[in-house]
Amino acid sequence: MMKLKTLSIVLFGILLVSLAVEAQKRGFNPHIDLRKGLRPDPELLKVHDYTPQYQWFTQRLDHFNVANTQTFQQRYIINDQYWNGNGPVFMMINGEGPMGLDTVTSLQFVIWAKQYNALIISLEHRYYGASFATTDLGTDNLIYLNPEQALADNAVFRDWVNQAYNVKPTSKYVTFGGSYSGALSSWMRIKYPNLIDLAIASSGPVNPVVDFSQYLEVVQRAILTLPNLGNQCIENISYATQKIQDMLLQEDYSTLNQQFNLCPPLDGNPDDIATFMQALAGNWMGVAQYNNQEVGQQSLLNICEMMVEPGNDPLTNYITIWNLFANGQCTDVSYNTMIQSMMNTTNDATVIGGRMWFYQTCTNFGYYQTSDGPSDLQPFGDMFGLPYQVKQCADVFGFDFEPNVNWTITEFGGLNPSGSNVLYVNGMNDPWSALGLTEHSISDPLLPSLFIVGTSHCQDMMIPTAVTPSTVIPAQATINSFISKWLNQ
Ligand SMILES: *[C@@H]1O[C@H](CO)[C@@H](O)[C@H](O)[C@H]1NC(C)=O
Ligand SMILES: *[C@@H]1O[C@H](CO)[C@@H](O)[C@H](O)[C@H]1NC(C)=O
Ligand SMILES: CC(=O)N[C@H]1CO[C@H](CO)[C@@H](O)[C@@H]1O
Repeated sequence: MMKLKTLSIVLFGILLVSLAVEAQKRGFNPHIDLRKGLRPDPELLKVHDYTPQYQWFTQRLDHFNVANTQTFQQRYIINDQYWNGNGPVFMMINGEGPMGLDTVTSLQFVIWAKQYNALIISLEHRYYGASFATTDLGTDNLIYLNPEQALADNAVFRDWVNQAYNVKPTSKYVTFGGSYSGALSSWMRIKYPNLIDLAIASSGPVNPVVDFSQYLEVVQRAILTLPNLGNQCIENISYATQKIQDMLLQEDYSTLNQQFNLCPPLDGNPDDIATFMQALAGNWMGVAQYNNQEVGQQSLLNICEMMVEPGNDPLTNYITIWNLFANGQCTDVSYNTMIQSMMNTTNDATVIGGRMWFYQTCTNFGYYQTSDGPSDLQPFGDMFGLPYQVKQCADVFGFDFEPNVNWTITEFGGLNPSGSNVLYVNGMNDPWSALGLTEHSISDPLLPSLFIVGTSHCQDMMIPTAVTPSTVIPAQATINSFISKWLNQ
């Protein structure tokens, strides 16, 4: 039997998934391959014996229709090993994937929880992981999947914890999150200032756009920061892309099928071609998004060194890199395979993103990482434009509308939110930072932002490793100083 590598439909921004899920998904698609496992810090775990475990909360299916009394079971985790009864409550907001047990033991904020004697609580996002909200994922059942309902879940859960743990009125609630859940963290404070006192929002794309062509532009900018290498690397990617696009225009599929080991082979279907071109960019997108996070992972530096390997045609180098990521497997770039997997309505606790996240992009967020940017600002060609992306919403869900990002911005304020005590943190080399709030300076007294040089997606949330850029540790100290200041207000 031929080994098959399949593609995920979009490169979304999640990271906080359990190691078990990681292992299952490994070798499957480069985006998920590169997502980082979390490291338990032995010092933290030493405090006293604590084994994180999943528990279940009965949640209303629809917070906004009192006549709907349906409920579902939602998973949560509580880490009370540092809690002294008087400290603050640190709430991890989860996003579009299974909530790992390590979200309450292995992130940077856990170190701060110990410092402040905080109670750590973490609620899985409805519809993801094992928090199945409906019996299946039929399109009619997905209407309860939106950020408003997710925030309300966290609000109700927060009130329950407040009673169950007898939290003192003087204890403050702090939310944390990264990527989509980073946006949710900021929106939690903005929508529920009565419940949440301060929020740290890491890499939150709070300004959704349908055509997110800037994503690839940030990938290029991140590559261009590589000293003595960036320019050549971009030139060589551009050159290889152009050669591939020329072969496609000449309908020379057999060479490409063989060079890129495609199964089934390309036969001229334009949607398959767009999927192929997006997958070529996908390897680079995944590396850029998680660059320099984990020891032993591919970095932009590594793959750019391969890309400028002298003596070879740039296309040869590009193929070598593709085959490195394909890991000896052939790759299925058929549009139909991708759409069929999105049409599967069975609940599955191991899915990261999947049909659920795709629904959220088609309704609320867009975030389509298109090739519509100018060719001097990104080197990945122009063959996966917006029509190809929006068509997928029609083919999977039968939608004849575009994602209503305008409502999402109206609801939460986009780049002009109104509120206080939210710290927006972004990494300059993180493609998602293009949709983040980075304009305010850290001196903004109400809604400061911190834009970290040289870092990738959600990197400030991770406990630093040997390959973490040196800018992360001082940035984390700044974040902690805001927590300290706002807790003492
Ligand atoms: C649909 O998804 C479920 C859960 O992942 C899986 O068991 C099943 O085989 C899938 N069905 C098809 C037709 O692929
Ligand atoms: C969203 O807002 C923009 C700018 O105001 C407008 O051009 C666009 O038509 C709106 N889109 C939708 C789907 O309403
Ligand atoms: C076509 C192209 O830009 N090729 C460049 C690839 O990178 C090498 C550096 O190793 C340059 O010498 C080539 O000009």
